[in-house]
Amino acid sequence: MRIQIPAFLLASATLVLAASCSNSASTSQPPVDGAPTDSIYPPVESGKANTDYKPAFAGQTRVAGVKTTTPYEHTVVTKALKSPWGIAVLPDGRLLITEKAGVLRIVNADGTVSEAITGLPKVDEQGQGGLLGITLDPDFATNRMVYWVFAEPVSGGNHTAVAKGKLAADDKTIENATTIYRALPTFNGKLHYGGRIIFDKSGNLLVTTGERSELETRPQAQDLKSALGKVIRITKDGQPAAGNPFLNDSKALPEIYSYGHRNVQGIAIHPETGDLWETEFGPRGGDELNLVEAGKNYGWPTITYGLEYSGKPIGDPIIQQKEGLEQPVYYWDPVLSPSGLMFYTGDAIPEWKNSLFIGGLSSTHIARLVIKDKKVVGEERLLAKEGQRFRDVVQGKNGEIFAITDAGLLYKISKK
Ligand SMILES: [Ca+2]
Repeated sequence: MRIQIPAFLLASATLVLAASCSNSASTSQPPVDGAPTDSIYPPVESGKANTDYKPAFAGQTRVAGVKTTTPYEHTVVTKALKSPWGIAVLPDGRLLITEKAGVLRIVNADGTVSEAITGLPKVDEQGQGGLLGITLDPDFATNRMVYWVFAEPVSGGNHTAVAKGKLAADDKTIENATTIYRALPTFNGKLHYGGRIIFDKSGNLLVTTGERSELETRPQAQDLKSALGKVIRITKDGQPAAGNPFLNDSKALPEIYSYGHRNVQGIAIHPETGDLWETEFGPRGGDELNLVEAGKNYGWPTITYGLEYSGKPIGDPIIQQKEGLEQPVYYWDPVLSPSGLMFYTGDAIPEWKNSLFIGGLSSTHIARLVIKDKKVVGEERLLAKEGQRFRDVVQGKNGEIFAITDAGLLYKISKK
């Protein structure tokens, strides 16, 4: 293997190689075999971890760093958005963007932002709630149907809900907005709604929820009669989808696809393997990337690599691994605060092909992960100097990446 390392990194990179080649018991330095570029770097994270918990396998955290070699640049398309949350790319390349307060707008490539599109149901925008993720019907070009997630205000509190409607021909209204699914029970809180939505290859919707954060609701992530802390799979009419793992189980909600999640704000399907990946906010030091399979239990709150934000350990017993509970493919300690998730399928920047991009909130960067054989083999930080909380990332029509931030910026990242 030929390795090119800048002189200033040579000393630390040599240490990475030494650790990788020595077959030592160290779990923080993964093997570099499989890293796709001819350059390797120390892990991007060098800060102190919150715990001394040991990963379940080498390469589960702090893998080797990678760096994009194709020259790329970023521009700010607009700063005029207000707490944008989700992006869908229209067939003509314009962007349909949700704003947390309940507003939907279209942004043109030149940065012009439309008036608010009318016709959406009211949202509860307190805390982490509001108008959240959005996706287009696979047949949008002919039926103009749009599907979105929101915090629905009702008597006694709120819940994550899914609605659909038709974008009018003049782009000014959503027609016949209909709420098709509610992730119950309702709870009087303002945290952990999940909120992403995508179509799977069978034409059904995958929707992510959260466990509403409080100690009283948290155990519902493990409760198959609750829709909290789940990946949900439903038809375009909000019904449990054919083939769901608990369809014939009277002790479970038939719409559940996977469970034991905390607060899932990223979901994406690998463009070549078809694997389903999600990112979720863990507690302090426990943010996770998971490979999601039907019917499986992803462990929260029984196992976690994080602590309560107060610093207290979590769980009784305090464990990070348990038979029957899935391990994250990757975790971050300190946290990334992973929000929107996408796989790059473009040709513009060749080394990005099939990389996973994750919008980081408190970490204020976009993470790029190189995945090989269902494992993470490289990590890079993009736009780390911008100081922005990145809420969602999508690939545009021309192989560029668009990213929105809580401060209302829309970035375009493209080949130079
Ligand atoms: Ca987990």
